[in-house]
Amino acid sequence: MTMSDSLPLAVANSTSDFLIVLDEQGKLRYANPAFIRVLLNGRPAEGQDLTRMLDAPSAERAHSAIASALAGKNDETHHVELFHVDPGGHSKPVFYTLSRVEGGVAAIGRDKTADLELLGEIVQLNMQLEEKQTELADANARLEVLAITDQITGLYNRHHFFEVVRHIFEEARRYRLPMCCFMLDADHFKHLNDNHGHMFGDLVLREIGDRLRRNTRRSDILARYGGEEFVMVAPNTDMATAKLLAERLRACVDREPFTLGSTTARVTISLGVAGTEIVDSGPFDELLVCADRALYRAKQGGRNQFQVHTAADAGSDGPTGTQSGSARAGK
Ligand code: GH3
Ligand code: MG
Ligand code: MG
Repeated sequence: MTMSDSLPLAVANSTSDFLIVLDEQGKLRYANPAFIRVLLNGRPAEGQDLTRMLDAPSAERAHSAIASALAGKNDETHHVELFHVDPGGHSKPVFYTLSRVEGGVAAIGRDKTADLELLGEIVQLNMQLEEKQTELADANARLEVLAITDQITGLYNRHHFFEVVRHIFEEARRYRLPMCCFMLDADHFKHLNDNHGHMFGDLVLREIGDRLRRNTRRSDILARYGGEEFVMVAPNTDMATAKLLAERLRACVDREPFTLGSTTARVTISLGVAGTEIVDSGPFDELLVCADRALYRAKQGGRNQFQVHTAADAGSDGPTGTQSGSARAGK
């Protein structure tokens, strides 16, 4: 029995939590050593008014919490956060749980400073985390653009071209929409590099890309296919329109010479065009192969021109039946 009587006292003496008993006027009847050490700075507790140790809003809250506890039942608890102010003006947040006891109110308080500091650290860490997440999202966005872009021209790369076109091609087939595919290849590019250097060649590739982009619709899918070759798909485009477009693209490269510093050179391109009007079954690759064959004919025919894959070509690989447009032919 003695043991069980002294046990609560031992706990009250050793805990770092604050333990107090208040009379009905809110004056201290008892305070444990932690309360005396931390909140009374070693001064005796008895008879001291709790509310005088608090800032004004806390004193109000303490009054009403004590009143509620006194009015409540024995096993009811009331919670309140109170700010203790020391003579130096520093305030310490303490979270109290109050309950009614004989002749007054007992309160257990816990110092919230450490919790608030921890909360501050968590808020800080969260902000840092958000910053990192934004950085990561930006880096990912940049990576995504890099992954689909050709470095020299800024056009789509070959891989992304196929990704985009697969979907458009399937839709064209399904709804029987006309669609044309263009293969474009710079003429005598090896000579250009040999005569003016690789850097000039790169500049010309970029400028060709710009000119092609300026002369196509936003809905056209334009990409660098590799080396000095480009590829383009024009959705919703019939063969008659494709021929006009092919000529426009040929002319936009031919029209103006290319200049870097003091170096100027004239560059031309050849084009092969194939459309779903003629190649009306099979996978996209077949359309591409037909466009490539037409390009071959354009090279054979003297370059700086376009050739179109026609119905007559469907059964043969020869040049019979191809339609052409070239600068020399006078369009
Ligand atoms: P053709 O008219 O028959 O197409 O002749 P061509 O010289 O353009 O064709 P060929 O296939 O013989 O040579 C292509 C040249 O394109 C060779 C290569 O040095 C050049 N080339 C390929 N990729 C690049 C590149 O990224 N930058 C530069 N500057 N040149 C490139
Ligand atoms: Mg070439
Ligand atoms: Mg080539």
